[in-house]
Amino acid sequence: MDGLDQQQAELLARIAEADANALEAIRVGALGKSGTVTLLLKTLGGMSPDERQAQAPAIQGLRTAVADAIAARKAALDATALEARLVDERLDMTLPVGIGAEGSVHPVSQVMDELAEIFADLGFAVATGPEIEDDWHNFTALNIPETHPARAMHDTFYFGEGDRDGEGRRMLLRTHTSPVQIRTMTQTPPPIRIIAPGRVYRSDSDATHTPMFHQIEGLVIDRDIHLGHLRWTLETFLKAFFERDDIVLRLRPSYFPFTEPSVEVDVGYTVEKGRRVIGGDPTGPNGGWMEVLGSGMVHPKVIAAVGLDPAEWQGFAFGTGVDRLAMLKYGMDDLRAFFDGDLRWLRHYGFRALDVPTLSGGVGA
Ligand code: 2U9
Repeated sequence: MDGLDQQQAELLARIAEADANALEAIRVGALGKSGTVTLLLKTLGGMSPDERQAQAPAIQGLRTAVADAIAARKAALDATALEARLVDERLDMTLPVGIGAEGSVHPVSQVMDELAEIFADLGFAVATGPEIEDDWHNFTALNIPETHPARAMHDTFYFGEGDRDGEGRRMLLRTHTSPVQIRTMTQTPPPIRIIAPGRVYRSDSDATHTPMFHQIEGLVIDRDIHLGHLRWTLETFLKAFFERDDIVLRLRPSYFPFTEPSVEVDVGYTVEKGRRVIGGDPTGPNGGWMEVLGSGMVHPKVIAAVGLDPAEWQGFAFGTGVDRLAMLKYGMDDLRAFFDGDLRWLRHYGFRALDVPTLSGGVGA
């Protein structure tokens, strides 16, 4: 064994035995600025071309072997340390909550509970469905053709081309909760009265958009349903949610692929103590209109897509952002803080676990 081989064998033997501190010392001693291997590499500069050609592969091979061994040992040590922490730091989730260390209910959960309570009183059931969906339930059944902008890659998180379901449909993270209503309509005969709250995903991120946010949608399917039922339902819901009777609605014509006609719903606001609050006279000096919901009569093509006869069954649907409703009701101004997990924010805006919203006790008290 020549000198280099021997040096390599010794270094590798020491590396194999080293703990984290020893490993770092070996790395500095061999590969650091004045390390033994680094100095060897430097001698190449002073050699004749022939000599360099003969010596370089062995010296560079030594450097690579030592660097690889250090990296492998470090990975092994890190894995062992993590394993030890996972065993050591086990939490007993069944322990009782300590005094002063209670958690709080996130405003999104609180608002979801409030919405479920309000709509239960109006005869709506809560429906849920998968967050990983196929493009038929998320798009096609909702009259959103292949060419619609909502289908473009920049809005939708798609799984790989090869990740398809049994029927060859492309998989994606649902971009709205509407596929839940499609699943309900294909599984239960009308009449239907449901709300579908839950997480939705869109590739979008700034102060008012997060890649995951929460929606609630509602759907009513029955005979002889018309826009008047929609308007009454939304007005009744908004009065209960914002806990004020002086709430005025303005319906504006709009377009959604899944509803016809489609209407956007504005609600009147006024400025109280420097803050916009829902309610009061929107035509007064410090009043105005704010868009809060999208809605419309379910498109006959959507009714037909789920196998119902549009001549017999009609309905209305609506949708809104739960996070946005929470911001409007409880006065937060940055959506991103909702998902930071900052304890100070949660303590400030969170709700006590025992403050369950009830219509008799006040849904948001
Ligand atoms: C079915 C038929 C119709 C649900 C609807 C909207 C209008 C709407 C947006 C509001 C803000 C989503 O959170 S947001 O970005 N929603 O404007 N949603 S109508 O219509 C449906 C749903 C399901 C079967």
